[in-house]
Amino acid sequence: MKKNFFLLFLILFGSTAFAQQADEITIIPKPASAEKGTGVFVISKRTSIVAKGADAEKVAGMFNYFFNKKYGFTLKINNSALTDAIVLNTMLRIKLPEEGYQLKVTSKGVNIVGDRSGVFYGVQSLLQLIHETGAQLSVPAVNINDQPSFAYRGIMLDVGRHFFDANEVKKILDVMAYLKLNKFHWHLTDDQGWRLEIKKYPKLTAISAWRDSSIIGGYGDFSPFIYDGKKSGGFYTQEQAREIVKYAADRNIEVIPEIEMPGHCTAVLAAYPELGNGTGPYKVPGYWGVHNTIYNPGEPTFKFLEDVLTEVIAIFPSKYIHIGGDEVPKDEWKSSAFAQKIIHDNNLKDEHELQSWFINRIEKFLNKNGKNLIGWDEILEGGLTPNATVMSWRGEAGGIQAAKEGHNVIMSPNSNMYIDHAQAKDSKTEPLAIGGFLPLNVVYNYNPLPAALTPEQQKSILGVQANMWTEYVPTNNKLEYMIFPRAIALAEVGWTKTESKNYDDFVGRRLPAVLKDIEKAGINYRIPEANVVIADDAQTGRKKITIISSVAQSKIYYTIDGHKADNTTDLYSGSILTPFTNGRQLTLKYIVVTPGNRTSSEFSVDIK
Ligand code: TNX
Repeated sequence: MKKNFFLLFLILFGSTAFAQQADEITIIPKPASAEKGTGVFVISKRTSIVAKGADAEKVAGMFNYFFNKKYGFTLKINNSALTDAIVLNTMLRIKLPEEGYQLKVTSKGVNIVGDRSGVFYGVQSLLQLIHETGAQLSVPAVNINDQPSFAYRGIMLDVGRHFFDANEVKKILDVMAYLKLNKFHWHLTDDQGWRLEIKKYPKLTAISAWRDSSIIGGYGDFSPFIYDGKKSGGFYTQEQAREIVKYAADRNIEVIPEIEMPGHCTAVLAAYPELGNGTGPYKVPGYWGVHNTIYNPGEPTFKFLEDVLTEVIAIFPSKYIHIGGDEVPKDEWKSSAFAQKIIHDNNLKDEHELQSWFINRIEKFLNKNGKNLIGWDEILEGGLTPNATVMSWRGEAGGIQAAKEGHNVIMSPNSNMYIDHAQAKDSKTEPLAIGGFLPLNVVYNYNPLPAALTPEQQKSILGVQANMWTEYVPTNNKLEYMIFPRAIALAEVGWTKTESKNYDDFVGRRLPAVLKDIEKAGINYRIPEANVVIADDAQTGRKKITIISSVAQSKIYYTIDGHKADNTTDLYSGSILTPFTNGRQLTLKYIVVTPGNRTSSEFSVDIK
């Protein structure tokens, strides 16, 4: 039924010049319920915002921040306007679910009710509802009741492999807010770089934050590796980190810092070799992969980590601290007499139990300081520490096991949530990526609740996260290219009920409007393949090809003669009829050119 509806829609509006209807509701993530009314509300320079409640006032400021970025002016915040107003109300008389909101638009005005986070999200929905027709900003009448499916809707950014400065982080946070994503997991340390100022250990930023060279090409491209000879790195001062925390909080985003242990720490050992297992000298490496160098399990290491965590705790108000725990080769502990003595003295079975023992100590320290520990699923291996939350990345197995043991879980399986993987199979059309293939629909169709869990056990699944590892992501442009549009699909995985998700509607009707916004905001993204629909044309017996772009108001240039498509070939302007009636095949090739003049790779589809 849904599918037929969509096809009807395609037939009616199926041209590339995606003319967005003025009453179209294209919000991503799709709201829990939205009923269209009649008429539109027009926003002008005379429209005011009425803030009811101190929290509403803060959100009103955020409305103006986002509104101004998009339309170049702000609205007066006023306490008395009765008409021509956007009313934000955090002085609840009704009880709404956490982060939930009600948004009502009539021709007279807009009313948004919720707590601070709810009204903030009501504002994000409102911003997505505004249609620009000529000079006029209009909002279709609608009644929305909305709330998220999951409390945890996150993105992880690895700034260890490549450093991204505070401005770039803020740019990502702005889009996260627009998409109602609420957790920013900041992977601050790795073998190739340490990125946070720690006052007690100045060598972390003087030495560990920098490497003198990085390999070029993919990991397997050159043997031996070829290095670029360029010094790279960087770090955030504590003041910058605090500013990011506040910037995020204003956007309903919690920042969860990650300090890796006991592995992924070569950069630290380059500055403080005494914390290693005597396998030095160490330098900050410029190549990727899993490194053997790990911390030794001695008292000076715990002193160091507790000192570091003490400073981290003072910067980040989140109740979570992520301690990594992934990919810890045990070779060094196997051959270290010191590590073996710790295993023996503490009656541990093996090196896996030593890792658990290590993490247990850190968990005690965190719990004592009012924080909860999150770790990658390897922390299950030698027995899970009592209160840990598990981030399941090697598929879902770790998450399922942890949920069965009653632990909280964040689902982040590499099968669906690794946005460092390539977005298309064809390496000729895609930039270098780490391997693996993760197209948009696979992200979109992910369900974070594994069928292997009972409904009761499923309650332990806090939510979902996409991971942006950056081995092959040296620039801001590439970072944004990898994150978008897949993070837009992620938003719907985290917010929208599985039963009301629909990929065709997402990619064919709502994504175009959102990508147009993203483009206008100056954010790079991968232009997705268009939706190519092939139907039998009853009248002529030929095939009818309809191409729906995933970016509103873009142009499509195509060929059907096997030659390359570019801006000198035919401009698509409504469906194409194939030139023959028998069963011959041909290949449609096309490119998408967006309203901001960005050009996609060339895509091709076999027409049978
Ligand atoms: C595995 S996922 C890692 C990262 C890499 C990533 C590349 C995880 C916890 N560890 O160190 O960057 O694969 O996809």
